[in-house]
Amino acid sequence: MAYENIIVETREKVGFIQLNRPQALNALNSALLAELSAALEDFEKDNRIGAVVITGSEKAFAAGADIKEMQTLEFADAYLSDYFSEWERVTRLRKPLIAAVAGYALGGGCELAMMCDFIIAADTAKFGQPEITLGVMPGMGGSQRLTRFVGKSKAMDLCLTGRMMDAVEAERSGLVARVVPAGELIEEALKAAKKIASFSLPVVMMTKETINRAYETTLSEGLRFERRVFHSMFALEDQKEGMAAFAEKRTPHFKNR
Ligand code: CO8
Repeated sequence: MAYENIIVETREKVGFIQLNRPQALNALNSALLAELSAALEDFEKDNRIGAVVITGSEKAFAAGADIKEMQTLEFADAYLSDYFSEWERVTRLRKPLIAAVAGYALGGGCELAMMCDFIIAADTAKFGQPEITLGVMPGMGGSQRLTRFVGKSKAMDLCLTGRMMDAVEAERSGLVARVVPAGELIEEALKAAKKIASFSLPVVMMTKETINRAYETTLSEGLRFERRVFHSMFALEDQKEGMAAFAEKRTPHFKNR
């Protein structure tokens, strides 16, 4: 597929996607969503890929859903087409997905970053849910995911005032995993993704699935799920290889089996 709104590359075992609508600060429109879904689908199917990084530009990860596309939307069309539900495709990716965020991550841009497994932010990053200033509210998970990340008080503050928070505040409040100098953002995100991709893919995927369970279930059910998945890992050749390599003081060679 030829892409017009994103740039898609492979860096060793890492899939790399750059949002590419600079004229609109990477505003998220339907065409971009279709391309992003297709690229994620391809990386999911590609056995050589062990992790994916998604990024934007230096100025904007994404400045939100495309306001100009939404401007004339009517309720019936939004409801009947379940507008924005397609974005859930991002959360269905079974391989790890890292958001590398520089500049604005606003509205849908912040929500897209939160759909990823973790966020590495440049020190220039600015996060916010300014939908209230447009006469709407977050519609791609912001009221739910942001609240789980930063707690009720700060989620209310951000969604009700529409203010932005910088990278330091975002890290302090648990939205962001790490903050790095802007010039090192891509390098750091790729380094993390390559590290992840060097491990056993089924183990990586099961770890992601199990952590995500923590958001969907009770502690006792989550712990039971974790233990069952942990037990199942002893059926993998990679468990034998990983532990043998440790005992023999050598680097493991995982076969994703
Ligand atoms: N949508 C469309 N175009 C945009 C967007 C956007 N979200 N953001 C910026 N652009 C465009 C601008 O219109 C401008 O285009 P042009 O040059 O043709 O006028 C270009 O990008 C550059 O933007 P600015 O000139 O405004 O750049 P500045 O550096 O002056 O300002 C800002 C940068 C502060 C990021 C500013 O662009 C801004 O405030 N953008 C909008 C941010 C925003 O409100 N985002 C939330 C959007 S709504 C959303 O994401 C979810 C809605 C959920 C609804 C659910 C319904 C079911």
